[in-house]
Amino acid sequence: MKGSANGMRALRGGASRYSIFALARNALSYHENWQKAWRSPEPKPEYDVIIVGGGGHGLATAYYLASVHGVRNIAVVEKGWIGGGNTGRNTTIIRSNYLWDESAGIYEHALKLWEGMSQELNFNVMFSQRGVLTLAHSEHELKEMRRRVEAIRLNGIDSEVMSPAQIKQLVPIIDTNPGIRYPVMGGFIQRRGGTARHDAVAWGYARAADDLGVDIIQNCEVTGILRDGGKVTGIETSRGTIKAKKVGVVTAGHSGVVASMAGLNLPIDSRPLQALVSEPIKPCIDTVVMSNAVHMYISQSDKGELVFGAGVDSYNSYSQRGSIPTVESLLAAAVELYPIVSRLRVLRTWGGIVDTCPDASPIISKTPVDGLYFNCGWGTGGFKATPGSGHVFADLIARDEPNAIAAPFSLKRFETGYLIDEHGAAGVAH
Ligand code: FAD
Ligand code: PYC
Repeated sequence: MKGSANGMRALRGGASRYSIFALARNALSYHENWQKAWRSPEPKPEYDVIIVGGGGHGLATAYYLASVHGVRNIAVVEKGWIGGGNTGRNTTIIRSNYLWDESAGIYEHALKLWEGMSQELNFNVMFSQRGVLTLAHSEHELKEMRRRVEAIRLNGIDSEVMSPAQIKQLVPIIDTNPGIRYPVMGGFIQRRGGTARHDAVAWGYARAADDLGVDIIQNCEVTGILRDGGKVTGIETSRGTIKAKKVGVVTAGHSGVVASMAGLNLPIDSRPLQALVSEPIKPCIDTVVMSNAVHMYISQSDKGELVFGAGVDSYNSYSQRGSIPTVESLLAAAVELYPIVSRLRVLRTWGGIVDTCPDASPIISKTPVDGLYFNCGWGTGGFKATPGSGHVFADLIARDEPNAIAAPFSLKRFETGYLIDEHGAAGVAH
């Protein structure tokens, strides 16, 4: 990624005088003499903390370690380019309307941080609180939703039931005809939910972390975790050995692979999750609508593309693309609920690999190896958690103790049986 402080200033909030001239100058400059937004340092022989994985969660962790805990000697080691994993592949839905108190704790913590993120990072992440609506397609689903809405509100989180008529008013392109195969019986909305620009989140955290001295090392694959008895001592990489006092692993999609390098076996399955976009059209839907019964959701990007996603593919795989039947059933559901999309062309499809836990909740945890920590298992829904996850993971690494928000997500829950079953709130099935 060739970053540019000048070009990226245009993305920062409140820089109108600067950005008009900077945009014009940069548009004509063929990217020459652009300043890098973060350095590309050679790895040092040793760090206090190494974060493995340069997605949003890893970069946020490094940023908060430096900004909140004053740790200065930090590296983020990324095998490809920052944001090139699920951070740059996801459909950017942000919400905090989960069922259990533990989940409300972490996702609402994240949502509050989203609300101030552009200001905190001085980088416009285009957080748009356009609302996230989830549809009910049967009486039973609607009853369950009503109960869920009450549980969510008890945690102080906004959530409202909507009637088919209210839904039609909010989303005019939806077909609310009761005769369709999956009729819209109602739904519930979190109005503070929405979307953000995924790349900007990675770039914003990267630039802010780099400003605080964090070394961001791309094209550096971790191939081994070094330990001395029960203690971590560093990592083996495609660019040599790097020593570290502490190592935090945030490698969504490959958490099981990296854990096995330390002799650990995580309760995780890795599966493809797909999404696709249509050709761009004029604005026609200004909220996010999810339909878990038919495994399909829709929003519209600022470019005008309709963004569609599905549930996970039904087999485990490390391939960053998925199967045709998933796309087929997603499009069948889309055409039925939003008839106007039948005339659109699909512009591109892609996939990412998501790590899923048996209870559809993440792992934020110490491990049996001293100084080695894992943050993973966010499944289909970790983008929304990015700032909160980084914030609490940094705290865990700095203090070697989980705080109250992180503690329920420890690996210990798979021994005690204190699982946090969020399959119903996972947004898309996994
Ligand atoms: P990543 O961004 O994947 O970062 C992990 C990094 O680790 C990668 O860059 C990878 O290259 C690196 N890595 C892996 N192995 C190594 C190694 N050996 N050495 C060094 N680096 C390594 N979530 C939502 O909340 N809302 C959504 O709408 C949503 N939609 C989604 C749609 C799709 C199609 C997909 C695939 C996911 C979606 N998600 C969504 C889930 C979300 O994308 C992820 O949970 C989240 O982005 C994970 O962030 P991360 O930083 O942990 O992972
Ligand atoms: O977790 O809300 C979510 C989500 C939507 C699409 C993919 N994940």
